[in-house]
Amino acid sequence: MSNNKFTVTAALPYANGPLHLGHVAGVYLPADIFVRFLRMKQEDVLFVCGSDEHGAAITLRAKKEETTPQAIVDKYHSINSKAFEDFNISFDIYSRTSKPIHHETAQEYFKTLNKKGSFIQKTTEQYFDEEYQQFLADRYITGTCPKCGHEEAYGDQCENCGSALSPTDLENPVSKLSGKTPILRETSHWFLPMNQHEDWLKDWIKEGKFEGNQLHNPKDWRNQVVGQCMSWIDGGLQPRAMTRDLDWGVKVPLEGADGKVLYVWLDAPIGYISATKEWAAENGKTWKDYWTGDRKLVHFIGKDNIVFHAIIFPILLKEHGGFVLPDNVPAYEFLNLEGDKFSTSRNWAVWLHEFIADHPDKVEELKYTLTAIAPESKDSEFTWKEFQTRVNNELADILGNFVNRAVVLTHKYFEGKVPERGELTAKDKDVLAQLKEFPQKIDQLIMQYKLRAAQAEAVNLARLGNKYLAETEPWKLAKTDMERVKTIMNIALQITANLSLAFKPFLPQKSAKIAHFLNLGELNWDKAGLDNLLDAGHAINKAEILISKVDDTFVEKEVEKLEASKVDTNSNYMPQKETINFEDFTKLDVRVAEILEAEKVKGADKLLKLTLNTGLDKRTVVSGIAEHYSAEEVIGKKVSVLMNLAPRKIRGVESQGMILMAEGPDGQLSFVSPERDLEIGGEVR
Ligand code: B3M
Ligand code: ZN
Repeated sequence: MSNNKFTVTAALPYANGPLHLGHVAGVYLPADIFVRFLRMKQEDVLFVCGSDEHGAAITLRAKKEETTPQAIVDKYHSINSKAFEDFNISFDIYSRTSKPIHHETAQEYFKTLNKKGSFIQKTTEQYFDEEYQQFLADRYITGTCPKCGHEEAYGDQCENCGSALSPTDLENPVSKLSGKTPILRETSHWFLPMNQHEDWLKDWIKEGKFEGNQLHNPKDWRNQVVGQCMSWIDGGLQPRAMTRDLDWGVKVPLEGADGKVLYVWLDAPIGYISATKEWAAENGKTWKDYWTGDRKLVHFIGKDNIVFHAIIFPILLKEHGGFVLPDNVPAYEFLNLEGDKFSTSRNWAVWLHEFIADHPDKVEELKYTLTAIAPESKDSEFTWKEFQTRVNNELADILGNFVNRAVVLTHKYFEGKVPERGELTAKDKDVLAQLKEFPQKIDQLIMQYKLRAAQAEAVNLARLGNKYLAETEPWKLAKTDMERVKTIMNIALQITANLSLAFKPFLPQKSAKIAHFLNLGELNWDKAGLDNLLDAGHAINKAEILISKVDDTFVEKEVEKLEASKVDTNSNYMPQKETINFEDFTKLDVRVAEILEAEKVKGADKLLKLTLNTGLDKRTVVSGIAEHYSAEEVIGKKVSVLMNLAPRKIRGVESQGMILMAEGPDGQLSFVSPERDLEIGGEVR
């Protein structure tokens, strides 16, 4: 065990949708492999993650699903935390940024920096949506990226080229709320003067130096990370607003800051710290130990998060003082799917929770494939054919086949007991020498975040075993020279025991299964490479199936499913939503009601305020139908109203329910009303 201490973070997934394989391959699985390996080396390591629950990604989803941000984050925090658990991602804590401990931590952090003068408060012109009466930042506004011409760049970042942007940088800006061109209006915010940090950032990123100390070796960082950071710094860092005019998020903890929240990329990385605090409190530890001193901080992220983890958060850490800076930021490129980008909006994705539900017995076959094709230095591609090839031709035919032969032959010739090893031949010595070398190769590759190559080395160990058996042919020798067979099978079993170790970071469940076949206890990395892990006479268990192969039908069905669920964004029809059960439907209380009064909502083109007689009561409902119906023409209409929808304040009016409307593919709107003249209060079921 070295005296290295690590805090490993994985990017907090937005709780605005489920996780797909691209997220897993490019952040969570590699982080888990790295942490598992450190634990095998008995290093001091903490692994933190959690749901990122603020920002426009959440509120826009809530608007789209006509619900509240809290309902969105509750739904997807639960789906994603369960998916991580079922996929055996071994976080020490998976928290969430809507927790009070995070709000308190982020507010404390902001006040500390504000007191130190880290921010500059200034009034600037920001884009404003007149119809929605809302300032537009981040994902509330899109436009053409000035750097690469991508037409769907966000107000804070271009996901295409990764550039950090401000809304006023965008060409042809459009509001994601009204779809209209926004106006400029003054507002004041607290800016982080990133331009003042260029010099020290350059030294730190390029040389690994900070305040005269050599903190890390920049050669250990991925080229694309250093390259992207240096191009931003050389392009001139701009002051960046660290607060927003929004009501969902961590409130700015200052007088006169009503209606303002922390920018989500200020609050989210602090989520790593608040999760550490939460974990430390639950485990009787001192949270600062994990963010100070000789701790190595490692951020696993996707490449679109580089500027936030290698430039903005380090500035915030430095400004706070006392905290370590990241020792490495292994950023992954993007994984594509069957010839196209993963896309939530087009439903072009393999959702992690769905894969696990459909194929609970193939979780580690998927882990193996995603690591084998991980986008470490360039974008890569997942196809179901590739999945089948990797599982069948590598996992099953190389690893599964060797382990099975070693165990089966030991039962066949030696009643399941490890035979004595006799005189070694030159071939035996060569194999044992190669066995001895593999731990150092895998260790070096993993500590350089080259996990694809590291896993391939583990497969090479299985290849070594297969080659050894193929060349010594114990099944032939058994007729004439059983003493020789004893030596061969003893060596084959030692290799098998080492395979349990070699695959433990990548496929922990398969590793445990191999150990079970050998009736072997828990081993750590210090035992890797040894050729005496199993004593002669040690009784082993029977082998079972280690890898279940993937047949052509599996591939065909998955490709069909993908094609069938794909939303053609040019098509008129929205995809069917997630399947619900009858109990879910019975929770909806829909009644026939009559519209008694109607009036336009001030300052909102789309909204009518309606007074309904529901039979049960008279109530107010705000409905987005003003562009399709005048107030006059709806009075007296019988409509269907969802009664038990949680009341919501819409433009200052409390809406108690929702009128059911049908919207045609051409955007035409109609009430969903009973075709017979039913009594008021009639139940829809
Ligand atoms: N929620 C992930 C994303 O940009 C973002 C990561 C936060 S890590 C502090 O999709
Ligand atoms: Zn761009």
